[in-house]
Amino acid sequence: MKLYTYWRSLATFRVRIALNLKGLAYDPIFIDLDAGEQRSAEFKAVNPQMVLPALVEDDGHVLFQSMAIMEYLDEIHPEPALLPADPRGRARVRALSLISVADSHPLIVPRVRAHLGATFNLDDAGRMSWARHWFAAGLDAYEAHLARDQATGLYCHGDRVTMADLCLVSHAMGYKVFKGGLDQHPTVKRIVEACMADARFARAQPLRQPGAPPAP
Ligand SMILES: N[C@@H](CCC(=O)N[C@@H](CS)C(=O)NCC(=O)O)C(=O)O
Repeated sequence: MKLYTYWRSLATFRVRIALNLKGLAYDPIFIDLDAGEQRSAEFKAVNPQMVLPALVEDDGHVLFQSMAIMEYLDEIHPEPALLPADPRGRARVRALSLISVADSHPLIVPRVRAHLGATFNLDDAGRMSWARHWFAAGLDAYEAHLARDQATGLYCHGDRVTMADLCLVSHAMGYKVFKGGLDQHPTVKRIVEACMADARFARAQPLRQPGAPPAP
């Protein structure tokens, strides 16, 4: 399998963790988002949406959208399961996942930040403030749900890692890249620390990818 990836792509981070948890090897193909390589004709032929990640199976089949890829991997490699067995549990895990995937992350991706600059003259500091605002709003939502719900355990849903943890970790570590911390979100912090103690999460994280700046 080939994974089109970039160090700071949070959507790809989610997929890298899923691949590691499932024990699946992949060849990384680096697309420099800061240099705009996602808009090259070569990558557009792989994913016409011009966003990472894209996962290309050995027969050439292309998968895109991180949540669809995670669920696909879970269906063809069921162990360890990324979704609970019961419908309510699956709904909760998907809902927690979507706080980041659908509601927060889309607001801070490079094309949105670039549009804010090019069309609305928002400077670097303003775009940073925008991104941190939406990361923090997502963390507030996670914290409120996770702290009040008895279904929360060592991880987002019970005591086993689920897709919600992959999404939460990508969100929290992305906030770190944007110089944010988790002190105001203790339940999130506890779960993220539990996940990041696992080498399969840790080696997928942005700052450990080729091309990343040195860790602070
Ligand atoms: N909902 C998509 C998000 C895809 C996305 O926006 N990826 C970002 C990197 S995390 C990207 O490639 N952005 C390119 C751009 O904004 O130009 C997913 O979860 O896969």
